Amino acid sequence: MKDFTRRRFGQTVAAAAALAGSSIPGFAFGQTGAAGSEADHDSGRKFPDGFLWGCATAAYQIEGGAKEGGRGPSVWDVFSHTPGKTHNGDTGDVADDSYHLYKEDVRLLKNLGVQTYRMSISWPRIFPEGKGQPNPAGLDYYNRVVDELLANNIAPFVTLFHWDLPAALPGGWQSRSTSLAFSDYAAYIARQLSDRVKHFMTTNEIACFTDLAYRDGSFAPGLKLPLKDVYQIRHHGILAHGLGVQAIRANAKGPVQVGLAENAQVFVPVMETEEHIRAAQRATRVMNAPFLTALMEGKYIDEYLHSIGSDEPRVEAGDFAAIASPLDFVGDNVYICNYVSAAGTPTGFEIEPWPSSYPRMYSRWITISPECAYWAIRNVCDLWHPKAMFITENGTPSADVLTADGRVADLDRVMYLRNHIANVHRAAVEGYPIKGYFLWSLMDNFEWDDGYSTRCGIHYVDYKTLKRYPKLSAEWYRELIKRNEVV
Ligand code: GBH
Repeated sequence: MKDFTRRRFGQTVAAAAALAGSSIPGFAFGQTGAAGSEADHDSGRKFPDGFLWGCATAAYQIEGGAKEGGRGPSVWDVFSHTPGKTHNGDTGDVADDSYHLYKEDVRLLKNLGVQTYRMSISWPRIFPEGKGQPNPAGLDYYNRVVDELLANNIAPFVTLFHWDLPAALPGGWQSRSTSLAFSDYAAYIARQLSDRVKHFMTTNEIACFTDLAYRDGSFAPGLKLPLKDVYQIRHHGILAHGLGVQAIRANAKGPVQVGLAENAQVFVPVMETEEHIRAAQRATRVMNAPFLTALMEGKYIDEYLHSIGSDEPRVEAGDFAAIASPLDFVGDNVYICNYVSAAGTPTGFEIEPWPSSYPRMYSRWITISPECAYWAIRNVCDLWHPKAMFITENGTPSADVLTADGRVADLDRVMYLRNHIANVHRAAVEGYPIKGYFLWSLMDNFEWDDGYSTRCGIHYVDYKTLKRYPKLSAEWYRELIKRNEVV
């Protein structure tokens, strides 16, 4: 299992904080000169009016109720119940029990003052067999959640697929028919919920449910297939997204906004000069070729086709027309980046290796580079000019300790969030169409292969009692939302 002590968190936390602080962009934009009273004082940190603040979660990570209300098993149920696959053998059987406690979760959201909540729907709750007859009890649950959110003035942003693939679908994403089944599921949800839900995301992080699940084997269903198969699986992933977009548009009861939640690899120029900025842009296009680049450009670019050679996936007529369906917004989950330099190589860029001393959060994989939040937006907008963007996830684990008086002073999480949001602010004031931000996560939850060993929430969950406690980061986020500015 994953060994927490291997993680090199902490050793350079002070250095990390200093570094993160020094990379806060200037807040000179929009300043109006001498400050008057506190109320009309322009800190230069204000977000545009109407900027949407939210929290994000995913069904399998929070719901529990795995066998209730007619839900069928997902590949994550099977995987997590297979010995040796998740930390400590943890499963999502109970998780945060949001299946029963959703009203309490909406109260947490209300208390934060968020305008939006990004949640996902469990496909096997709706179609226990993946396709065929829908399960009315499954839909009822989401009707209740959506109604509760709306009653509290919180707009649901719904992700249709956050990795909990119905286990009954033969071959999973190896089979093209899974993309078609996804399209039917998307159509059904659009018909049922679009009277109240106005924002839909098709898929979450295509690389995770394809590469990590079928190439690396670390995510369900845990296979390690040859690359030729993986390329085909990736194609089924982007095809599902595209067919899903079409199905939502064709079946929605009124105007809806459709996008997805990707985790495009982010590239930050080693310094902000023309040549390195261009290199970061090129890297963004080439390194995301199988996923976001394919969606935005409606093709596999030459660099990708060249790299996969004769293992090219089967693409049917019309696939790319679906895959490139126009989107109302591009959502991006942003946690990390790589630094790039301009280079005299054929690609024109070079990805810099991480020095072993580079600071990290309390995580194997989160290196601290808050400017990734700015470049995630800028690179995508400069390359492809989407109508709108959202940061659909951003957050970090922390070694949270609940004190006897019920407090969690998660200073490192606040440091991480403040610096990332400051970089989102930079993109907003520079005029990039960034419309909102979703913090990962509302509360601690089932962190996939890491089970419950990793806490990413701004509410602490006591997994024995299922009680939720706001951490310092929740208080901080609430204040930020109230003022619509970095605090
Ligand atoms: C997001 O993925 C997910 O959308 C969300 O469900 C999740 O809870 C959140 O991150 C926090 O982790 O084992 O060291 O090789 C982010 C992409 C892909 C990052 C898998 C961690 C494993 C790193 N994740 N990756 S490692």
